[in-house]
Amino acid sequence: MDLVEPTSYMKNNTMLNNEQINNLNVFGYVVIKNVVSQNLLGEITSVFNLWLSKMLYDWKKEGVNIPEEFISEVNIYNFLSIWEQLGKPNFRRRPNKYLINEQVYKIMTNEFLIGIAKLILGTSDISSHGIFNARCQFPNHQETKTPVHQDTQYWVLDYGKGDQTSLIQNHKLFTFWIPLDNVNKESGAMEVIPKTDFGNTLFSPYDYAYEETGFLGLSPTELSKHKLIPIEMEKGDLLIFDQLVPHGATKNISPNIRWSLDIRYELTATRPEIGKKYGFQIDSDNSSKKEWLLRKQS
Ligand SMILES: O=C(O)CCC(=O)C(=O)O
Repeated sequence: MDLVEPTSYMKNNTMLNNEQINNLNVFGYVVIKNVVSQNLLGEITSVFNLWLSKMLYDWKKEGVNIPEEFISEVNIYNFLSIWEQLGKPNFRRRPNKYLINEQVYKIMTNEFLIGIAKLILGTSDISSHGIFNARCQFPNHQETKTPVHQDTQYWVLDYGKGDQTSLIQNHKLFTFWIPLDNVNKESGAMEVIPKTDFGNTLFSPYDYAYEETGFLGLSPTELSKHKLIPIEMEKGDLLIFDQLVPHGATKNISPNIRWSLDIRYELTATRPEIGKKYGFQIDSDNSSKKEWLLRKQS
């Protein structure tokens, strides 16, 4: 996959320097230091707090005995203690429709983020992809540690809409990964295999108990052939990688939850089904917003 063509978007850009663009091209990923503003981090944190409150409410409906004040007071700082006090209820990535709301729309259409997305995708005709996650990686908890995978391993799944493989051939997509705090290899940082190591190979998906966990990835045999590079980041940094870069979380052996948001931008013209379902086209007048907000009911 050719990543970045030097288009008119790139010529006058002040968002990424040549070295960053080159890294993205050559290695398939880049870390942009200190660019996620306090304001944006605050908006993301509010989204997480609301999401946690909804999750506790759902657990209560499912029969977990949860005091009302936990639901009204939960936030990213006290959630670990609440989860432990509740006896560590089963935790799985939530369907992203739990995150379809005004606040998330605002984050996904953040001027800075879409400016970079347009730049690296080389066009203004881009869409926000329908897979986006608020992630919570508990300390010493295998179930919330993502195995090393390529996002494309998921894109080619059938999803009841037929084989999507041919659609992704000329497709471009980038994931934007934003941790809410500093991350290092002891606290659930991302680790990646650079493209210089594997070219454009799409590895056959290995089943990490997909039915229960929702996880696919590279097989242990394949992994043993490659060197993973942990990406240490500070709060405010942004990691961008393309859809073929194998990535996963390091073990979190810190005492805290590792929180992160991942969102994706893709070319509208070639987007496969999975992106469309809960995704939306980025338009200048926000005309996609109303219709997108209704999707949480579907
Ligand atoms: O945050 C994680 O643990 C995994 C992130 C990921 O797999 C992604 O953003 O595609």
